[in-house]
This record gives sequence, C-alpha cells and structure tokens, in this order.
Amino acid sequence: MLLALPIAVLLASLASAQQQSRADRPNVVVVFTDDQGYGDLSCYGHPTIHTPNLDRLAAEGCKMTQFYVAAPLCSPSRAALLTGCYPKRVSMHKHVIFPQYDYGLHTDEVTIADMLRPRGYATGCFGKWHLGHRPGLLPRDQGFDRYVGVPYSNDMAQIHRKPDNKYAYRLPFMVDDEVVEWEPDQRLLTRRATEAAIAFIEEHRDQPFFAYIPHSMPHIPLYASEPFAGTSPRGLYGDVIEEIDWSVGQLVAALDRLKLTDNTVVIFTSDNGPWLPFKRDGGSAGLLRGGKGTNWEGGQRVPFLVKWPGHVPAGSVQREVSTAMDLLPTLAGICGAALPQDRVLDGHDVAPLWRGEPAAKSPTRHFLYYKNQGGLAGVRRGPWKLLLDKSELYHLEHDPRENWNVAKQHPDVVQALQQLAADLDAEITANARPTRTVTALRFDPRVQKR
Ligand SMILES: [Ca+2]
Repeated sequence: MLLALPIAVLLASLASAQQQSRADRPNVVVVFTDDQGYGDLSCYGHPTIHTPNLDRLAAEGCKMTQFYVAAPLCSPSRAALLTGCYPKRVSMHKHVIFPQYDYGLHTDEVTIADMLRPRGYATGCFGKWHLGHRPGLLPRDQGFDRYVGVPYSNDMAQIHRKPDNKYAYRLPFMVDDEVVEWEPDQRLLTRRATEAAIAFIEEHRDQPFFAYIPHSMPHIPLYASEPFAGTSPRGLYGDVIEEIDWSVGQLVAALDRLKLTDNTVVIFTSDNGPWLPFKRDGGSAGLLRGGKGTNWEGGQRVPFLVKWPGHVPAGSVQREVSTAMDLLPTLAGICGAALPQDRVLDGHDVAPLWRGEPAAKSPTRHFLYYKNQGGLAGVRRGPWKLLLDKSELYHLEHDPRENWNVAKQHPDVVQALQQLAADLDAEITANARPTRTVTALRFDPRVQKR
C-alpha cells in the first residue's frame, strides 16, 4: 500500500512527523538589519518604501510598537541582543568595534547560539558580526557553527577616528574563520547573506536550527543589487530596504518549501535607529524623534515583527514594552534551553506578549538608556522617560515624539527616576563582566597608505 502513495505525499508526511516530534524545539530565524528606522517599513507607516514580505510577516504574526534595542549603535546593541544583558553589563557599551581594535565580547558570555547548541540546534550567522574580529572573538568562537559575512561595519574600509595614520583599512568577507575575499562587491552583500542563510537552512532541515541574519545594510554606504538598484521612489535607501524585504520573502519561501514554516519562529528587527545626518541615505524613525547615536526614541525604538504560526496570533499588535535583551530568555523558554544560572541577565521571558495573552503585561519594569560612548543617559518606567542631562521628562504614551518636556509639572517623578537610574546603573557598573582582548591577528585589515 505504501508503495502506491505518491512519493511527495510520503515525504511530506514523514517531514511533518519529524517536525511534530520536535515541536518543543522550534527553529529560530532572526533577521537583524543595520540602522533601519522605526518608520522604514510599509507596515510601520512608510509612504513610499514597499515592503510586502515584511508586511506579510506582520499580517501573519505580531508587530510591536514599543520595542527597544539596548543601545543606539551597532556593537553594544548586538552584544545585548545575543547575551540578554545591558551592553554595560558585558562591558561592550563603549562605542563600536573599529578595525584596529583588539577586544570583543568575552567568549565566557553565553550567546543565544551558545544556549541553543546543547539543545541540538545548528547555529549560523550570516552578515555583519561586529562583536570583535580578532581570532577567538568571531562568531564561531561565540556558539555559531557557521559564519558568512563582513565582521564589522561596511564603511570601515576607510580611516576612522583615532586612526593609525599610516594605514587605511580593508573590508574582509569571511567564511567561517577565514577571509575569502577583500573589499567584496557591496551590492551583493544582502543577496550573499540571504543565499548563505538559505543554504544553511536547507542543510539543517532535519534538525533544529538558529539562523541569525544581521544584514550589513542599510548602514551607509548603501548598496543594492541589480534587480533593485534604481527602482524605489524613496531612492537608493528604498532600494536597499526593498532588497532586504525580498530577502525576508526568500527566507519565508524557503521555510515553506521545506515544510518548516509551522515550526519556525521568524523575527525581524533592527540594531538601532536611522542615521539621520546622511539625510537621503539615512532612514526614518517615523513619528519618533532623533535617530542613531541619540537617546531619543528614534535612536532605540525599532520595528519588531515575530511570526510563529499557532502561537503568535496573526495580525496582532503588541503595545507593551519589550527589549532586545528579552530575546535570549524568551527563546530559552520556547526552545527548552537552559538559561545561564551563574550570572545576571537583564532581559525577561516575554512569550506571553508574543502570544498576545489578554492579561499579559510587560515584565520590563524599567529600561535604562545609554549614550553612544556608554554614559548613562536616562531611564523609562511605565510611560515616563527621564533624560538625565537636562532633566527632561516625557510621557511617552501621550507624547511618543518627545515634544513636551513635563519635568516642571512632575518634580516628584523626576526625582524618583533620577534615583532609580543611578541605583540601577550603579548595580550594573559594580557587577560588569569584562570584554576579552586578543593581541594576535587572524587577518590584518591594514594597508599602508601611499
Ligand atoms: Ca547599526
């Protein structure tokens, strides 16, 4: 009888049974863009950028309106996403990693990949790493089985601040631990990350996997590949976002094709707000004030979409506060992985928010804002946000754009939040864990200037 069944049906039922048996270990795909603003998706209100695949993710999952990254710039934000900790707790709060830097996230830290691997997950990172690029600090030293991409920002093939004046720097393109290309064609970065991620998913279709896809784009300088360049009414920035949208569509289609959709959590978010000084080449934070590098909402509040069929209600909107630090503890719960017990984490399990449970409230009782260079900037508690430098107080639910400083009307709130911010920051400072410094080079990104 079995032989009479069409092979495709047989294979599909086998695949389905296999998926069923590991429903307690869903696959996880996290797409993390670079410098994309809160307002840069159609489903977050952009009038001319067309993002049908991301909009579909929102329509089939949950869109969050008060989701924060833990820093307004790349490296600290990435450290927080992968460790569930404030950047300062892991000493990654002092700006970004430049090519000449010799430190990175400590390998004693437990990343999401480290956490999922003992549960049988295959783990891959496809795109921009930016948590240290010396040997011992790369993705494969931090729990990832596979890495493909540029390990720092795509604008770093040039002199940066505090440079060693004799040298310029080059962009490495890496596969696992080796540089396979210098100065890759940046028009192809989005496509190459997508293709590598899909190949990884295909390869590991029969075991649980964690695919982390931190695209190099839309960080400047902007590049889009041939089918996208020159097509968006928004200009090159729109082309780049629409290629990222295409990328998400490809990933979703691959999951569908492999019959993995029902057992895969797909997440889309951005590492910080838009880089506004670049004007047309920078994105938009929509109705929010400020952008990358600032502690206005536009610097740290970013789009967040999560799709997980049968668990996250289709078309839901979650207005409760959550943060990138919640990813690790939430995935621990969902994937049945053990949370590290020997250290403090700052994130919370927000699965009830993802599931849209009616009474679910944010477990984030307070959220600290840190500056570009790591100094304490402010705190949010409930709807109130205090920015410390000028004692500005905003009620974010009345005033998401931070137009109306109401500090004078609420001196008691200002005082309480000043104390709260100082106390919380003092605890983190006292217990901060170190970064790791590596003097050896795996590759030398320097070239002698003429
Ligand atoms: Ca960034």
